[in-house]
Amino acid sequence: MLFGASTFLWVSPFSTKNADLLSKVKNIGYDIIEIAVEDTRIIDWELIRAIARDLDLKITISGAFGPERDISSTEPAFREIGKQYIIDCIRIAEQMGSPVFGGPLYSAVGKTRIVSEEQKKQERGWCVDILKEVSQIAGDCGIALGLEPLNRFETDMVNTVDQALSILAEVGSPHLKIVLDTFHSNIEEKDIPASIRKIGKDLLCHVQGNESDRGTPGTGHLEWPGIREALCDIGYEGAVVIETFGQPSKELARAACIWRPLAGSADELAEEGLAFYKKMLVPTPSVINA
Ligand code: LER
Repeated sequence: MLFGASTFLWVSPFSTKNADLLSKVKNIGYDIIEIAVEDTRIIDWELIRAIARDLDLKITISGAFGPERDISSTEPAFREIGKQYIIDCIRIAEQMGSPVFGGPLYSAVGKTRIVSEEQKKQERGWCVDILKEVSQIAGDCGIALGLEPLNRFETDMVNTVDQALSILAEVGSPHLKIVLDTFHSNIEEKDIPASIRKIGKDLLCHVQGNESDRGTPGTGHLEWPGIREALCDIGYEGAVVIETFGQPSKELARAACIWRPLAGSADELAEEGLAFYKKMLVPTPSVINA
């Protein structure tokens, strides 16, 4: 299991001028920096790749789906923007050596409405059709596309693992998998370990191990021992990444609703969060031999 920290802890949007974050994340002791792609144009990807290579730091790529990046939108232009954004990020993931590109692929973050069943069906249809297209592109690039359920206050489309699995079944691509963000799971899943087991090793491509309040992991009330046991039981070998927000995000601010600092500092959250991950999530010999 590899541990990572999202650029969202420190900055929004991440750009080339924030390249010093790579050495910071490496020096704290992480295996991975997760780059949240808000604006692909402000990042010199070859430079970032070279810095990461020199640091022996892995990169994962996560999405930021603002209002116009919406493959289920009633606006055809937004569906096209959303599709192209996903394709661009798949290619960035391939270039950066990221095994996954993940996020709430299916809709704009913050889109929560009461709409008719007929409109819901139409929006889901647009979403599934585009996910079929982009999942094949992800497969061609050797990337797993990770669909991330969000809590009900951030999306009206995919809140639960069951709903995510339903989308995966309808899309029918081996390249479309699930990203589990435990902050959202804490709101929407009745039993997070059971949900992890339900997803299973083949479909769980990435974990964002976030605390119940999105603060420092280990300081809230998430059922971390159960999460560890479930990840061990399914033989999860992917990454666990802290994704929280030290700065209001242009793309996601309204949805993420971060109105107060969640730790003394982003560095403190990253340092203490990693210490907790290493204590809690690294299987101890007793667990391994159990
Ligand atoms: C995106 O990964 C996410 O977790 C959302 O909560 C952002 O608003």
